[in-house]
Amino acid sequence: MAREELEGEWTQGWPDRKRARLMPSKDADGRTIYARTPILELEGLITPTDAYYIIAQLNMPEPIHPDDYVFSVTGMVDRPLKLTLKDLQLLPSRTVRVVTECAGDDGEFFGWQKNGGKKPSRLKKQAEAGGWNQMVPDGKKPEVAELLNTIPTTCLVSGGEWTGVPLSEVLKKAGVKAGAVSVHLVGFDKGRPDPTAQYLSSGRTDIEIFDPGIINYDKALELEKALHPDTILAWAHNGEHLQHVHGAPLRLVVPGWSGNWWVKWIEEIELLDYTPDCYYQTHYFVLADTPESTDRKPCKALGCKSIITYPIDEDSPMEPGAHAVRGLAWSGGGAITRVEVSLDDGESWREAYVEEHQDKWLWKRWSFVWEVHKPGHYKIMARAYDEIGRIQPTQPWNFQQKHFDGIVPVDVEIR
Ligand SMILES: Nc1nc2c(c(=O)[nH]1)N[C@H]1C(S)=C(S)[C@@H](COP(=O)(O)O)O[C@H]1N2
Ligand SMILES: [Mo]
Repeated sequence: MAREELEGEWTQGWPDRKRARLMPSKDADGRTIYARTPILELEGLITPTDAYYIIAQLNMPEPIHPDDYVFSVTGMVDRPLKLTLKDLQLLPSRTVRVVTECAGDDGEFFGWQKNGGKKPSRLKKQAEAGGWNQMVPDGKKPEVAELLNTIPTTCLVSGGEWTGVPLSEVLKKAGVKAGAVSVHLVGFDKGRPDPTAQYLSSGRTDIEIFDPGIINYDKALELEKALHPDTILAWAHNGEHLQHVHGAPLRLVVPGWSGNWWVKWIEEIELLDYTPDCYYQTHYFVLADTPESTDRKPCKALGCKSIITYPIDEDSPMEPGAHAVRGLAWSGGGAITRVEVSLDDGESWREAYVEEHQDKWLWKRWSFVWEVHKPGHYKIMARAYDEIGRIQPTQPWNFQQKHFDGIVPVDVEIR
């Protein structure tokens, strides 16, 4: 193994190991609008905020000073409200530790699972300084094929701690009228969806992409999930005030459901007696066989999933001896109960050691001590079980390649 670099200042006491860094993509003004978490390089359960993945589907909005911030609660309520952060902080607060996973995380594996060919890499890194910029309107914008070739997998997932107030407390204060079925959350970011994102996620450029024009980012959360005590309006992240890129002054946290439900930069919360046609709900984050399918379901709860973070294919060849095979497991249905490992291409499965903790929405770290002495090729796999009885994988193929939770073997050679 290569000797790791140290960095830092002697004034802090001693130089540290080099820290894992975000892999950013920038807009025309040089602002980060997408960033990928270097998940393989992290330890523990909580992803440091400066390594937490970032997605702005439209544009990065102008910041609002937290002291000037007001959001409204409207629609089918007894008492329409205008609330500041200070008003919100008068209500009972709650802190939840949760995995955020973008619906598109690991999507690259769907095509490989379906059609075979070269397995996408978990390691692949986009070019360092400069990188590729998905949103540059005039400069060199990479081709879709080029983008697909540079994007590493498993980088749109992070684990974090969020502090705020349950959405249900705000709804209680406003008084929800009978007949309301959805909570329409509107962000103050505006823009026109870039069709490249759809070409990327569907892996096809021959499809017609619906153009909604200029829109605000919005979602319509069904009332039942909105009333779940762990669904919160958060102003803090990982022990600090929420950062602008993550949705400050206020964002939604929807434990178990894919990241696109976690509306950032909240401007309005509107109670409705129908489900409105939100672009990122009915057109983009959908599960369907083909782009032509009329039966499209919105992406909601994440599946039951584990990934192997060590070793990866690129660690091959490895020395004989003892290796700690390790990884992470999480589920959109609640706590992970077991993880099993196979070292023989899925012939037999053995129980992995799973670290216990009490945060049902947060991932668990797992490991398996692999004693290997025979040289040769090995296919290592892991599969997770969750508390609602699901076994990985749970998500079938879908053309937008969302919610991937398939079992991806690691191929290594023991010398
Ligand atoms: N207002 C707004 N909220 C948003 C988005 C957005 O573009 N605008 N992106 C969504 C998507 S697709 C994801 S995966 C998460 C990412 O949250 P993060 O950037 O804090 O990691 O935010 C969601 N909330
Ligand atoms: Mo996402």
